[in-house]
Amino acid sequence: MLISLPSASDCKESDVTPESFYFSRRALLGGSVAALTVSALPRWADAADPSPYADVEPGTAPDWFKAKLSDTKWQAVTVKGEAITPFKDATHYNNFYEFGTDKGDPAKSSGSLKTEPWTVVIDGEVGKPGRYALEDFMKPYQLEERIYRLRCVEAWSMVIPWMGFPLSALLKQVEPTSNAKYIRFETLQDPKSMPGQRSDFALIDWPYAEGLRLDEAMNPLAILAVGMYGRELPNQNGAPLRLVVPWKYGFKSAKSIVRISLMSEQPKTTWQTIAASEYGFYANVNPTVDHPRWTQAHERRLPSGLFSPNIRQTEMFNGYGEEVASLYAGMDLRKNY
Ligand SMILES: Nc1nc2c(c(=O)[nH]1)N[C@H]1C(S)=C(S)[C@@H](COP(=O)(O)O)O[C@H]1N2
Ligand SMILES: [Mo]
Repeated sequence: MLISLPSASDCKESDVTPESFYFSRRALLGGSVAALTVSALPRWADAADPSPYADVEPGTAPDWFKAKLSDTKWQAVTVKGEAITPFKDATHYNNFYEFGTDKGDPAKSSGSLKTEPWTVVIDGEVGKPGRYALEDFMKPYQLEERIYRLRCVEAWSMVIPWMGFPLSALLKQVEPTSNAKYIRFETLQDPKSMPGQRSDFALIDWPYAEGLRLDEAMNPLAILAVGMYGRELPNQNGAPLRLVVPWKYGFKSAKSIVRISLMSEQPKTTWQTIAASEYGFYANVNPTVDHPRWTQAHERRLPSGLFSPNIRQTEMFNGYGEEVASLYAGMDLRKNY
């Protein structure tokens, strides 16, 4: 089976292959992994008026979440002049391979995910390791609303109002040792509730894992999110706890986190393990470094249709350069993609 790969400069938006390319390709190849060489929001925290966003499906928030609502810092960070993606799109066009590889699969299948009770483990190079029930884990933190662009490596994007707290606040609590240089995030592994983990041709070596350098994790833009659109996270968006790192491609933002580990060495991450030549550890949004199979110069902003594709230029660091460029001073971002 020959698959011809156009050079990045020939790529049109319509050529972009989703990350699920690997799944279908592996099926074609009869399961041989070795053959994969290709490389203005009012203050609304009023329970009577639960959300300022249109058409938000109400959830069933746990009590600890409801208790934090009235003390939430709304619009702590916003995106000027770009519309917030409708709730419907943000919750029905998802990547969450634990529930299947089609964009609609997570919304359809993630009802089986049980998010209460939920336990988070903190371990590795920390002075204060621990194992917490989520409501205890969340106790020290005030929620902030962070309206961020989300840019997927597949060249589509959204603007999502997350609710969470800075990852740096967690790091202060757990006291990384002097050996801690990286942080690793691990998603739940539970084939009973996650059909994608049962499928025969799942190429991912579960659980899904991601990581950051410690100084990246300390950047004030990096958050752990527990909500979006004024409510708790829907399952398909990574309930009950996920990472959001807005200057990096979406795959860095691991969902449904059960374990956070401080490490002395750079952790192996899921997409890097699948195809290191295409998905790097850094994965900073960069319009000047193309994916081997498509351009990263522009993106499709959802909602996007045949007659209004809504294409826009991709910005360096997804528009967050002022805040994060200094993290990469002196680094060759072509090599460290
Ligand atoms: N555990 C896990 N986390 C994940 C993924 C996944 O498949 N599994 N997909 C990633 C990708 S590729 C993207 S673009 C974002 C999508 O987040 P959203 O569905 O909330 O928009 O989640 C990321 N986090
Ligand atoms: Mo993605």
